Amino acid sequence: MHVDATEKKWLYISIAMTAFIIGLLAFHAIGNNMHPPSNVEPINSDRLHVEGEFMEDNLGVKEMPDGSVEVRMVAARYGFYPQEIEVPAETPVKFRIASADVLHGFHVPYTNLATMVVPGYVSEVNTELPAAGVGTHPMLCNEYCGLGHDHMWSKITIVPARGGQ
Ligand SMILES: [Cu+2]
Repeated sequence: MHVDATEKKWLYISIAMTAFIIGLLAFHAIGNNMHPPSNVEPINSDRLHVEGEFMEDNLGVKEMPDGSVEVRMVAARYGFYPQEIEVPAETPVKFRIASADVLHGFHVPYTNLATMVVPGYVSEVNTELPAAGVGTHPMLCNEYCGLGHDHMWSKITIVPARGGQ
């Protein structure tokens, strides 16, 4: 098969561009420790408030025996509950979030905390927040969930690690 020289040149250029873009994405994803959510854990969204892990009394920040921290939250139109949480920096933190109604997003800007909160599933994210982030930041919903979506945010306060600083 004959391929014209000019056509061949453009073919190589487009292959090189594709390889460059894929390389850039991989570099960015690996460098910033980003990965797709991988937790597939079904839950009955209808009964979230009345039984099990996501009952009101179980929500919030809990210190685990091994020194790590677990945060349990419900995303519902239009907020994350509890609406204010405090987590230590430089400590392994596990977020477990469930939606009570529709699809929400959970995002803390400038961190790798970002996940979809799909109704019927528990979203789990593990992270360790840097000491440089000490202070109060917004937790935002980044999936359009209805008319109040713009106002759907809560506060996360990062405090210095115990025993550190
Ligand atoms: Cu939203």
